[in-house]
Amino acid sequence: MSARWQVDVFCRVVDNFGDVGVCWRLARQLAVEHRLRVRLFIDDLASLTRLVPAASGEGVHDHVEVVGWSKAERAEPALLVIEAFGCDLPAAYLQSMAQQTPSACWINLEYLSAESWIESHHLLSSIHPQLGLRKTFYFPGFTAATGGLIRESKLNGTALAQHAMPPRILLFGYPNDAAAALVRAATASGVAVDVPVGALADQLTRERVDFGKLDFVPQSEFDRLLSDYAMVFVRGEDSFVRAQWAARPMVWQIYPQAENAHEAKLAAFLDRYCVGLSDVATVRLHALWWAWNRQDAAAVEGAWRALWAELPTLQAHALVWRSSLLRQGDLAGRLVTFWQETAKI
Ligand code: TRH
Repeated sequence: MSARWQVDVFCRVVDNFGDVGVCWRLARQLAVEHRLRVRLFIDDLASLTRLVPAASGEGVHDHVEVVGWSKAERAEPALLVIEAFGCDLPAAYLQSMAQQTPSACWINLEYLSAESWIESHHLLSSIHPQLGLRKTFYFPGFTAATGGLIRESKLNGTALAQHAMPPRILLFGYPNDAAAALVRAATASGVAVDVPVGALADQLTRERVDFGKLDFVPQSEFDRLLSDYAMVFVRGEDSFVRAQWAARPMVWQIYPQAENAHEAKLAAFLDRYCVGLSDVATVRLHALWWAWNRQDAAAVEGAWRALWAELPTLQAHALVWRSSLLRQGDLAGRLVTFWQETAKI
């Protein structure tokens, strides 16, 4: 075995839990399933500890060596270097990469998008102007021509069974002007609403809305939690993907970007997701997703009632969608294959 580490994953926590959530899953899967020697350099260990309580500091957790960001300055670069979400590798680490033979395979892991342009941008590369290092842009996505989705091998089994769920929804989202109206409409129709602790729960408390408050749970439990709900509201990137693996009817609150740049991403996903869904359910799904994302309190109540009536259709569709995604290779597997082909391992 080479003395060099095989994989270094770099993660800076911008806000919330998506950055660390994605990086941890990928690092762990590369270590546990692909049996690679993996380090995770992270600038916010406390965020990791919230998702993975056992990872309470630097050290080996679930076969991943967790290391504070500052230590990267003196680290010998690995053979595969994954820079998550353009987080900017430390200058000294880059200098070391430039002196290495063989050169590392340097990947920039991009944010997930369903937009079609990512197919033509996936695996394009650029050369560092001073150091001559090649950086390859890796785009996760929903089609065979993209980098795929993070999916552990335990999800590859047979299709999930369909069974009736108690009328309960999980509401995981960002603060939202339509939230109080949504929760009131749901409870008025006999549906219980659970909201994880955080800014949205705080907002609803201030607005004196009744809901069940959920403690923050470890990431592994969060995945299981999704299956307990008849419908899940999710957000960002990682919980959005997990709702799809849990095959639950879902409403996605996309991470808002300046000048509403996120709306094109939302529309692109809706276009893909609604293929094969009935016309009525498609219209209703669009109505609630847009009302929720545009924080349209006036529209959300009617949109909620209309979509809830489609629950059996949405549940069946979620299973079909999940099966179609399962037919494709997963992100870690595609990434390792790319690396092996590039490095001729
Ligand atoms: O937290 P998010 O909004 O994360 C992000 C970041 O904001 C990031 O900057 C942005 O770029 C990205 O979204 C698109 O949402 P996300 O991605 O769903 O991450 C939440 C993580 O928190 C996910 O891994 C699940 C986990 N989680 C738990 O482990 N336990 C819990 O109780 C809850 C509620 C979530």
